[in-house]
Amino acid sequence: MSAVDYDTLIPNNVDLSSDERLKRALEKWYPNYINWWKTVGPEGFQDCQVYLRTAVSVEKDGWAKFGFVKMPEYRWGILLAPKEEGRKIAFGKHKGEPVWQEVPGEYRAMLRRLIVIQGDTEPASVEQQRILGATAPSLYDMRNLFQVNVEEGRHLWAMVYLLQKYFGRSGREEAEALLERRSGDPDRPRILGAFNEATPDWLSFFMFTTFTDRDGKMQLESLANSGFDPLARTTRFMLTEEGHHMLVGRTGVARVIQRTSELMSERGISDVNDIETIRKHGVIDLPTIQKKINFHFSVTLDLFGAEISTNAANSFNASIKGRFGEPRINDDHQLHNDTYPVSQLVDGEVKQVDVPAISAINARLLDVYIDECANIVTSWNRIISEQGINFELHLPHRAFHRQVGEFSECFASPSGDVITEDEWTQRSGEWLPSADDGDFVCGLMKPEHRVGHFAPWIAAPKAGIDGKPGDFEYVKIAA
Ligand code: BYC
Ligand code: FE
Ligand code: FE
Repeated sequence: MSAVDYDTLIPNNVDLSSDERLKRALEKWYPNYINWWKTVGPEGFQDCQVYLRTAVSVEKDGWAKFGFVKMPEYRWGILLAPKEEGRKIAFGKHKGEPVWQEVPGEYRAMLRRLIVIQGDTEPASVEQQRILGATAPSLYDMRNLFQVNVEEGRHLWAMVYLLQKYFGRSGREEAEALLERRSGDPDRPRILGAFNEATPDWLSFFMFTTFTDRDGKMQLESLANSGFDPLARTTRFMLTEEGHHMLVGRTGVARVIQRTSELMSERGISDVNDIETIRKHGVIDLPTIQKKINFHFSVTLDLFGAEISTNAANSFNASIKGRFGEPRINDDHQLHNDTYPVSQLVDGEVKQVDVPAISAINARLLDVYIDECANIVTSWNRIISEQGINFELHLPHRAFHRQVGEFSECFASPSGDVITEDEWTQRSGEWLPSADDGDFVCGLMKPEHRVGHFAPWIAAPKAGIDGKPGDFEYVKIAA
């Protein structure tokens, strides 16, 4: 990467070509990144032309440029939302002060930790999804997978930019370490729990992009008003890409549900629990879809950290990490005297308890998240009822299957009843995907490479990408 035109190779609005120190750091990091991408990024298809969008600027309507590109040649860029002149800090101790363009010394460690955790999730998800190309249910879906993957790669770049630009040597070391940890590796795992789970099949991928990418949205929204302006601007632009990831997830699950519901209705199968018959027709039964929801939702709830958290209180107070929609909240944005109701286990029952709001920052974000997820499940249920099938999917209760926070010490059913460990051991197979369920779903995952065709377990999408017709060749496999 020496003597290159940086501004062409790396779309950016950080004046990269005249920032010698950053250029040197990136030059050192880049070969390791490409090596990471080629060894643990998408397996296969690296030489295929894929119809991808590339972020080339931050203009509201013009940042996405679509075209055929081989993934290793994707132009990962460094793009920050435009600077708002005169922006003031919106919350915490420093509320009303001008935002910071440099890292305040006292918050260096706190900021670096948050950026490293955010950065770690991005490559982790690419690693988790690396085998899925081989079983893509269509070229359209394969393209969407790779789009999500390259953009998560760009999100890694975004955090690496902050580390290299603002955190000196320790930042450069952290940037390297982001390429060294591996999802699911017991010796050097990714930092957060959900990012070490497997994504073995496409239903899992759609659940992950529905539920886990949505934690990404929640966390990025919380950082989007950070007093540290470069972090706020970086995360704001990342959010514009995140929408597509969640759309791929929500519509992906919807298409699976649609296919199953249509088949049941065509064949006159009214018993949703007649799993054997339904599976014989090569579609995924609704109870298995429910189990996948239970798994991905509960594992993602853990990503919010403990509901009551000193870390979160400290980063709020330091004006580093705010709440969802912080500027729109109608309070003092400092939380001196406010309380917030948090679900807790009291004498073996789930109750709401008022606690100091500053300690309940994670709990509040979790509530926003759960509400959004509930709306999505409602939209999925509409597809089932339109086919005249009497069944509803539900989000499991927040106490179900938790490893972090208020409910990590108890066992609870999906409806939120606290149960004994024995009962959990007996019944958890009804609630979480079993090895058999996993084998069945994986068994359905046969690739469909014909243009405009879809695997039999999933319906066609309502619209193509970038207005393309149904028979568009999104990935040129043969070329
Ligand atoms: N697994 O006070 P606590 C995304 C640790 S997703 C393992 O409870 P805090 C994406 C915690 O680190 C968004 N460890 O929580 C999605 C702490 O450890 P230390 C990613 C966990 O700090 C799809 C200790 O427990 N971004 O972008 O208030 C595809 C006590 O912490 C877990 C962020 O998360 C866990 N689940 O909140 C691609 C934003 N939970 O430091 C990408 C940055 C907690 O005491 N991170 N711990 O050793 C944060 O804001 C916070 O670190 C957390 C935790 C919200 C994660
Ligand atoms: Fe991301
Ligand atoms: Fe994402």
